[in-house]
Amino acid sequence: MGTKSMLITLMVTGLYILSGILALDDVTVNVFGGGDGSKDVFPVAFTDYDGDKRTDLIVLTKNFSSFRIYFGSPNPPSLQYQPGFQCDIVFERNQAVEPVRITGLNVADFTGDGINDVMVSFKYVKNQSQDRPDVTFVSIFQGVPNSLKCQPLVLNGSTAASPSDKTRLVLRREPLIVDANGDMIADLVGETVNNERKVWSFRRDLSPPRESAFACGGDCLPIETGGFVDIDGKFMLIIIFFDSESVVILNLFVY
Ligand SMILES: [Ca+2]
Ligand SMILES: [Ca+2]
Ligand SMILES: [Ca+2]
Repeated sequence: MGTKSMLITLMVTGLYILSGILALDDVTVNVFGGGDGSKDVFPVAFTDYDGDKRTDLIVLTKNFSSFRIYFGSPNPPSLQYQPGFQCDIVFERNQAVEPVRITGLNVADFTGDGINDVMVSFKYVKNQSQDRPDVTFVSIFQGVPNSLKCQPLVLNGSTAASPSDKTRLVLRREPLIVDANGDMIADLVGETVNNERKVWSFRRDLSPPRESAFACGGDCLPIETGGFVDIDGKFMLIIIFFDSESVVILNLFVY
């Protein structure tokens, strides 16, 4: 994701009817402030988080260890931060705070309440030593009216270094977000560090997601990337995995 200290420039298109030209306005200072305000800000997602039909912007801050949502506004500045929509990734390991770096972020409703939640994946900053394996952690922050809960959902995932903390899954790579059982609640598909491929089906009562393992056929090669599609229009999910050496097409329906 680039260097430690970044400077971004936020350009907003403006249509100048009289002149008939399309122009760009630099609104960086208005949105992030002057001086160092636009340093250490890294945009990772454009989305309509709150469903008001205005595009919102999610950025990483604090050297990739925190995220913040700026909401689209009809009034200048065109993107505005609201208190309550920033969360830090706090990762205690062996009773010490471990520096981590966010590597992925997606918005979906994992609780079935119609309010978007934020899935964040992250890694150790230092993962080269045997003590810090190259794994991907996943946590989900619940959206509630007018804020985000910065204590992540309990996922029943834990690490040996912090066994009491069940708020993160430990995966080999970034998971896919799908609705695997058709209940309109987002689920995750991924691969654990033990080479198990699983679906995590989320529920409305906020209890930990139900885990369902599925066979990958032959050797479980690392998933390089994947996608999903309803090919036959029967609302039966088909997941297509691109392994490092093959393509796996999986009919998936989790009850
Ligand atoms: Ca919006
Ligand atoms: Ca939700
Ligand atoms: Ca679901």
